[in-house]
Amino acid sequence: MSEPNRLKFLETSLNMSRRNFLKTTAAGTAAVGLISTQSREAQAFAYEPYPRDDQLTTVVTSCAHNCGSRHMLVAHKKGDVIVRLSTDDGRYQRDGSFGKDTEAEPQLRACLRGRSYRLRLYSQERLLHPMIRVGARGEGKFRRASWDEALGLIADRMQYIKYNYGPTAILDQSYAGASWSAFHKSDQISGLVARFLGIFGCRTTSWSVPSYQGTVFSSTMTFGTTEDGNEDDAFAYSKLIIMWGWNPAYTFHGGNTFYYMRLAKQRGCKFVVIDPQYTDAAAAYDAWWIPIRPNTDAAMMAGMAYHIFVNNWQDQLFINRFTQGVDQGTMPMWARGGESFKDYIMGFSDGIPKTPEWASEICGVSAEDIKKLAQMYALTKPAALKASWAPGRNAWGEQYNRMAAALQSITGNIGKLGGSSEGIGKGKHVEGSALPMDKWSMGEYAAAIKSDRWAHCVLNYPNVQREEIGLWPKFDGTDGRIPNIRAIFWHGSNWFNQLTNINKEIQAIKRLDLVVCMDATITPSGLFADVLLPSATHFERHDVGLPWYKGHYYIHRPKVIEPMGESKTDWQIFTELAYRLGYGPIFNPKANRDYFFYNDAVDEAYLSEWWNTKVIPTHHIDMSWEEFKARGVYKFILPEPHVAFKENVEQGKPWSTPSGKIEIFATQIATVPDFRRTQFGYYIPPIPKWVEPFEWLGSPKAQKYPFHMITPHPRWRTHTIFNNISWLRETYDQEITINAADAKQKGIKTGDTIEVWNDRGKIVLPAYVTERCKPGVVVVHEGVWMDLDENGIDRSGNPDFLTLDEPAPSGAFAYNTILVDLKKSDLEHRPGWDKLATARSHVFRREI
Ligand SMILES: Nc1nc2c(c(=O)[nH]1)N[C@H]1C(S)=C(S)[C@@H](COP(=O)(O)OP(=O)(O)OC[C@H]3O[C@@H](n4cnc5c(=O)[nH]c(N)nc54)[C@H](O)[C@@H]3O)O[C@H]1N2
Ligand SMILES: Nc1nc2c(c(=O)[nH]1)N[C@H]1C(S)=C(S)[C@@H](COP(=O)(O)OP(=O)(O)OC[C@H]3O[C@@H](n4cnc5c(=O)[nH]c(N)nc54)[C@H](O)[C@@H]3O)O[C@H]1N2
Ligand code: SF4
Ligand SMILES: [Mo]
Repeated sequence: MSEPNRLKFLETSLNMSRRNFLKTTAAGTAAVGLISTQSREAQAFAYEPYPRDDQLTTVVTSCAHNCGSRHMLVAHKKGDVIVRLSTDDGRYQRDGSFGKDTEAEPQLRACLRGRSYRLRLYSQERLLHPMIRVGARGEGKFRRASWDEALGLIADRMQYIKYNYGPTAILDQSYAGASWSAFHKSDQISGLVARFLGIFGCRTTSWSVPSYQGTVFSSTMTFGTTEDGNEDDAFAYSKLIIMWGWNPAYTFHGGNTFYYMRLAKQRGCKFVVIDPQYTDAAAAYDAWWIPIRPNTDAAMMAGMAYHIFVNNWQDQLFINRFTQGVDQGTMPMWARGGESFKDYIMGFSDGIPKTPEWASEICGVSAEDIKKLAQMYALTKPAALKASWAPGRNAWGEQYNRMAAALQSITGNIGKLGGSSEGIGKGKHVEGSALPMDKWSMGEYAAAIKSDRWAHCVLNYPNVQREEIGLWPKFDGTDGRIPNIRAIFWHGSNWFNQLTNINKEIQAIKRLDLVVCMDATITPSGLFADVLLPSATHFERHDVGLPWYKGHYYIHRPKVIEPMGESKTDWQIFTELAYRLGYGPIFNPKANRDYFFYNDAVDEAYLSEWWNTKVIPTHHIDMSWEEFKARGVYKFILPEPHVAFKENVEQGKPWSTPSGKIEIFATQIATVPDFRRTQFGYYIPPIPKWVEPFEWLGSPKAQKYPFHMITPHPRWRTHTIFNNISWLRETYDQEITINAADAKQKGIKTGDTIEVWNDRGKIVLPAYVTERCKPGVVVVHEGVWMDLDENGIDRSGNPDFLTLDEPAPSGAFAYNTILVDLKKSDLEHRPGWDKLATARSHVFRREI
């Protein structure tokens, strides 16, 4: 960042938080004196040396949000101001030894995003008081309001909507921004909105997880659970790791993934990457890169299975003992003679053998390479095929995941240390909810729809078929009733920016009567809301941080600083709303009028009760709540690495499927009488198959739109979070990656501004030209903050203007199924609000 910009940044952030800074002036230190008045003094703050460590207090906490991990942050503060952040250096572990970092107890060291968190806390996009919309929806004009007015408006409209439109009229679109904590949970299924609206009796919930709904379907049908993951320390025992659509240099799925994989490398493990891009993880592990045409993974895997079968390399003993439907010998009695997996692969059932040559035509990988990989995978033991989620975010995503499970099964790599059955990849399950456990804990709902079909539902109501919106079968009076959605709640969610086909959402949201956005930041979704409620961040409230899917530890999150501005914790906001609506004591049984509704003692009561009555007995741990709070971290030391399905393989425990086996031929799919009565709506084959996506490089549509765009997750953001962090912005550009030959043909060079479009929308962003991407494929990272111009063109480069809202049959989001065309452009790219920020944020802060 240039010096003037940096100064402006510091000035603004300091002005914003002056209220809190002023509280600290009594301490009378250098750091405090200089913030007490004018920006001239704020400059001094930037250049004065930071206070010495012995002048600061140190508080251990954890980083947050939906990033694939969970690491320790250590806040060094002066008064109520965080002056700097550091991370784990060993000394917070039980024996307190500085520098300790072992395989059994590795440090939980934060990445750059976590370490720059101070800028998110004190950013100029921080939402500091309630706001009420004054302009047209989406125009971004708001006025400041009191809590009383804002909550009053919400409560009144909720009652009006429920009375006039019935129990399905309010849509719960909370999501994982604040999940992975024990208490202030945002979650589309069982978060605070679920509880709040469930008790209110007016809630349509959103099913289908953007991350991996195809994988949820696959793992549930195949293994009967989503807990199909080893803990990541098991990677250290692999001899071969196949990173299939996985780039753990950007998106690890556990706390120390990279560390354990490095141990594997040091112990001689070989690495392979199947990805349209040569990723940083491929470079870091010196992996064999196999560039693949997007969304054709199931075909390539079928070609591998064929090669394994014709060479008789399959683990027949494993197949016979543990699987259903790999071959005729393992088909269930009731389906004997029906199509088994091997029948399909060998072409016995449809006359088309799925040879490596057949696969090569589809996936663009040479038959030789498919054979070589099949041989490596079948003959190297143990081998981990880590089938990540991105290739499943496609029009037939579940087929890829089920095909991967078939390969993992026929090679006998399930339930073995160093093998893998992921999948979803949830590892050791830690007890994780301090919310009240009563009949409302999962939230009642009157309807459940596929998350990104809400706009379709609103725009076409009432002429909508249940399968168009993935209406979940509910066997009560509401079954089949199309919800009349009139309101949305966003909590821990920037979904307007993140769901598919944003232009369709923009049409739909204009029809709503109430949109509430609770966030610590002014977000692109917030621009489309009626009421913005300022939430305190996890630095400003009490909680416990949980690892994301894997990693066996807890990190305490004390209230590090007081809530900034007028912000309140999410629990407090909902509690106050519930009191207005008449069900406060049911919503929050521990908050009562003695506590004046709510204060820190309420949080402490919930968390300590949870630790004492659930965590200690469940995990037999020997650390008291008080000691945990004093230390800040609790790490489980497991006797051996956790391996999913080990008991099934070693002790014959049945899987939780109808047959008790790994179901490559899935009973639950094969026995569906009528798919239109399910939430899926479409026929799904009971064995994994290659099925053509709606659009891909092999479809006729590719003549009009010759590039397949994939939209992975960025290293420099957690989705949309951290998009406005100037330090991180110096490390990247929101850009479109284009293969060098394609770029040459289009006359495009790195840095040129490009227009990218299809029938659904148009975006603008700079080009990055490279050999590291397969020809015909372009890459645009998700999560940038949309920025529409007067012609409806997104100048930020948000790929969700181009994505399809058609789901895969399993409900998987088709985020990576996108054809586009592109050309050089004269339009200006606007890379983020920070560059126009001052103007934009003043719109919000103006008091009318
Ligand atoms: N830094 C960071 N980490 C994160 C997140 C984040 O936003 N930022 N988000 C978290 C969340 S919520 C999730 S769901 C996970 C997502 O985790 P993943 O799904 O594993 O991550 P992606 O980045 O979407 O994609 C991984 C790789 O798949 C490749 N890919 C895309 N399409 C295809 C395909 O059709 N076939 C093949 N073979 N490869 C393909 C991409 O090029 C990319 O290199 O990450 C989590 N971790
Ligand atoms: N094209 C494309 N689009 C995608 C994807 C893709 O691969 N490609 N991936 C999808 C996936 S897997 C995901 S998970 C989604 C993520 O989509 P979102 O969940 O919408 O993304 P986040 O940026 O994590 O948004 C979380 C919001 O919660 C807020 N927040 C964080 N903590 C708290 C809190 O404690 N309280 C409150 N009230 N708010 C809080 C943050 O400020 C942020 O605005 O994006 C999806 N979008
Ligand atoms: S953003 Fe995620 S990976 Fe980075 S420090 Fe925070 S928790 Fe860890
Ligand atoms: Mo996700």
